[in-house]
Amino acid sequence: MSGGHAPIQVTVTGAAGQIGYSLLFRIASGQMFGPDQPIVLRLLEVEPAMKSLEGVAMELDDCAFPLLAGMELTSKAEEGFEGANWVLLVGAAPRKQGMERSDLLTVNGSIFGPQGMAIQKTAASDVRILVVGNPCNTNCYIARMNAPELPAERWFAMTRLDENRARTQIALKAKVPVAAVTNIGVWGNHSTTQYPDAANARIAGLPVFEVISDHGWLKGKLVETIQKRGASVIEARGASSAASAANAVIGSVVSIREPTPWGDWHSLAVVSHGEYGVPEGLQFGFPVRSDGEHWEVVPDLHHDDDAWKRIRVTTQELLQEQEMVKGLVPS
Ligand code: NAX
Repeated sequence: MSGGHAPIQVTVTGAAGQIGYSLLFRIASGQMFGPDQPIVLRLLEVEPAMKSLEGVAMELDDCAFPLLAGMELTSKAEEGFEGANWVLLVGAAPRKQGMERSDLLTVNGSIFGPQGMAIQKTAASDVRILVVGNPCNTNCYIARMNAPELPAERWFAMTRLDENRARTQIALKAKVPVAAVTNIGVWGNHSTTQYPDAANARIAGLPVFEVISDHGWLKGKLVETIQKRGASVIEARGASSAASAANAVIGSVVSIREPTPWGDWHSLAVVSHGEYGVPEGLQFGFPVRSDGEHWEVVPDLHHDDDAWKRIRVTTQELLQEQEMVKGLVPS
């Protein structure tokens, strides 16, 4: 163990899955909480995956990570969340052939409702939770609603992979390094209705629409490419995004716990307090900035009619999802 810090407890669910296999090693190496922060990994899986999880834990041991102060492997939710300072809800039931979106929502609701209750009961008082398992906005909403004693601001769903995807596509189009592209907000649902907003994004401090003259591409093809990128990766790789998703998990947590660089923002789905007319209580993708303790939705961004139309479509989808799971949340 290095440094004088007490270890923090980090729970990862679905830890034996594909994303888990990319994520755990990066957390244990210090990329999420910094080079001085020891970590205990609490790994939650379903019973049939416990053997495979033990293999992953053996590999973590074999890395001899100085920051990895311990591991707890369990298939019991309350044990998994015991004392957790951070919870990464990655595990979810996959969509099977012939399954409707509403079936997937119901199956996952039966996972995320009880997990929300267990987090409220056993996690640390400062717990913060990032939901990755899909459909992540609504899974997050279900878990959050089942943990009414926890502040709603502690819950996040992941839209960072979409942000990163947009950043690279814009950088390629403008022929600039990715680091030059900033201020990307992904609005709404992490689904094919999401709206990755290039109009408020910047390249080396200049509006993207001033640097890239092909506005048709920015308003059309770019948006479509990001909306469908997950499916394109599945088609090419034969499996869904995993390493890039794990990378986005790291980025999400870092940008919640560290102050956002001045003038920039990142994408996170957070509870709506009515910003930009989004109904209160939806877990909605917004551009967000953090001071390291608290976050806020970036105010006063301008949208044209096309952007507002897209934001309305993704809002409607989230409202429909909310309606489909109303039996899974306390009224
Ligand atoms: P895998 O199927 O490889 O792994 C999921 C793991 O979760 C499995 O090991 C399974 O046993 C476990 N699990 C299922 N129910 C559980 C429960 N109740 N408690 C604990 N563990 C449970 O999927 P993987 O590729 O790792 O993806 C995980 C989730 O991330 C999926 O729902 C996927 O759709 C979602 N994604 C979300 C992304 C985002 O940007 N928000 C992008 C990547 C990814 O598609």
